Amino acid sequence: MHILLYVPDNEVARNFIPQLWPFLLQRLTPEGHQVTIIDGNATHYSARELVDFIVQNRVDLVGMGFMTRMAQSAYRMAAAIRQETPVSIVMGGPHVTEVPDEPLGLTGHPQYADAVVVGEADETWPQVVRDAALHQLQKVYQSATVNGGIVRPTLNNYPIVDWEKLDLALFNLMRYVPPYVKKLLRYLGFNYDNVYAIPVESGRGCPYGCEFCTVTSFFGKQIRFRDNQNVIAELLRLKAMAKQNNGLLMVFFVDDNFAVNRQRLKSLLRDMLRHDACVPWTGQISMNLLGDEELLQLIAASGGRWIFAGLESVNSKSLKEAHKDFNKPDEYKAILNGLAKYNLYAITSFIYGMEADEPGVSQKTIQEVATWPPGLPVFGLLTPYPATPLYDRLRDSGRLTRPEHWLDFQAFKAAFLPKGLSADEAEAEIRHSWTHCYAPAAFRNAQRWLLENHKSFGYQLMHFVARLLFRGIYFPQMNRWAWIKLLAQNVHTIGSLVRCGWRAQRKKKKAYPQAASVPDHSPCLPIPTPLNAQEPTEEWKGRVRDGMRVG
Ligand code: B12
Ligand code: SF4
Repeated sequence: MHILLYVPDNEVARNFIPQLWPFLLQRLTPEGHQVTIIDGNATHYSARELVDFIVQNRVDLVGMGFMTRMAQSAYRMAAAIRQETPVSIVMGGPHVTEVPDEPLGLTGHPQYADAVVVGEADETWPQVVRDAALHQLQKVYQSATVNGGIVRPTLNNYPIVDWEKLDLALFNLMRYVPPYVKKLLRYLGFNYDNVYAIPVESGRGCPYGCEFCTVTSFFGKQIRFRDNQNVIAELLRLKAMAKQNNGLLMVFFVDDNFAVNRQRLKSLLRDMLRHDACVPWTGQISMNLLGDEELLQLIAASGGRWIFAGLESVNSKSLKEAHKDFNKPDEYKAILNGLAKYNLYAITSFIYGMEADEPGVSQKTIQEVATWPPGLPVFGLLTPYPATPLYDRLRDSGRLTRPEHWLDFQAFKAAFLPKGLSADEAEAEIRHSWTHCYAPAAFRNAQRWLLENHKSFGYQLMHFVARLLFRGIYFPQMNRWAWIKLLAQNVHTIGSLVRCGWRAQRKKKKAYPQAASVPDHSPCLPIPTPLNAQEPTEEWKGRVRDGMRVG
């Protein structure tokens, strides 16, 4: 069979790194079948183009997987495929797991899927393929249960994605960079042709059960990890490939809560150091786990750059209502300062419309944010995802205004009646925060902080580029004119960067007069001895501070 695995558009931005699941399912597909992957966020396809692709390439089976916000887009594509071809469609992923009857047409809407896979598909997918090949697809596939409990994949013998055989161009962020910006980057000493952002998972599950989150019910409370060796092998392969293509590799560890077992994460990071498998990486870690100095040292030394942390609110009452009161707003500043000490910065995620939020929540939040080291704040509205405790509570109290909001997807629009402010007010609070935190003054303030704190040019550039990209989540920058306008607005910060970059280049040339660029030393730093020392030595601190560089 020819199988097409398709990720629908996320309706936000095209400059996204492709999702991991199709690459994993490709590896899990039994021999003898051809698999093609199309991620609509990396390569946009209209419904017409997708149908034409399916017909021209004689696709026999389409697999689609998506989050709730992509459901409408997925169903639109599926409707077109069903109308014009006899090809079977299998759907899976978080949204389908939450409402499996919906794509099967059992909830009063048209049918979009011939079969659905509920939950993790690592063990069910081969069966789906075998059944499809025999034209014997069942309607629902799900993991086995024992005593009423789901038997989840162990992640032992995790199948490493065949990265060598894939077209890495899909993961190359440089393809979005216009030639004149590439030239400027080269002038400033950024000597890579490609920048690959690759998703890697090292474990699944989170026991915390925050009220709005789907993870605990999807992946379970039981945390499962891949072996360190298995992860290291993948990192080493990726590193070698990136080097071959003169590429900078950036790994996004997609684990829900990368440090949920701190001892295990420390052991993985130590092994990365030991085996020269350090790469610049980003991961998601909850705030309560980031006060551990030894962990921060290891994160920094192994290449950690940005940590995505769900702060959600600066209001303890809201956090309590959301069952996330392990987050302590009083501690945020100290934790973020602790990160910055090791040149680690946070993508701080906030949710507005929470139970104790009132008009002015944006002002209160951004005032706090302004006292922290620069990061990348992101703001969203509380969203009742189906099958979460939040959804059930709001539905039971008659507060859902759009109970099937995903079928009428509107970004940053409330789907429920918030308690302390109106839906319109909540949306305005979101706009206020995005506008303020990504205004030219915010770019200038971040640059000023980095200069005052003697952060190298690499960090300055990293912050600037990341801030530009994150701004696009709320203010889509989809054409050349939008980019020119944005760069012009930030000419002050760009001027400061060019001056620092030029100085850094001169310094480098003085230090290495024969070489065009600095020798490509690994971002790995030796493990401090003894690793468990209470206080890092001065030499170690210095190495962490000076040794980390971008590019
Ligand atoms: C990484 C990640 C992101 C990345 C995505 C980039 C990338 N390239 O991966 C980023 C940070 C950008 C992101 C953003 C968002 N995310 Co996110 N994200 C994740 C995360 C942590 C990991 C996804 C992952 O790769 N998992 C590992 C793979 C292997 O698991 P999987 O995708 O679930 O696939 C398995 C099964 O689902 C199944 N499967 C999946 N698809 C298919 C298809 C078929 C045909 C079959 C048979 C099986 C199948 O098989 C796989 C193997 O078992 C998940 C949580 C989680 N742990 O899954 C949240 C998660 C998917 N995100 C979520 C949300 C809400 C968001 C945001 C909307 C948050 C926000 N408010 O802005 C944004 C929106 C993004 C967008 N615009 O599209 C929710 C989705 C809930 C829902 N019902 O929709 C999740 C589940 C987390 C949560 N808190 O509940 N996210
Ligand atoms: S800590 Fe994060 S992943 Fe875990 S339940 Fe809460 S929001 Fe979800």
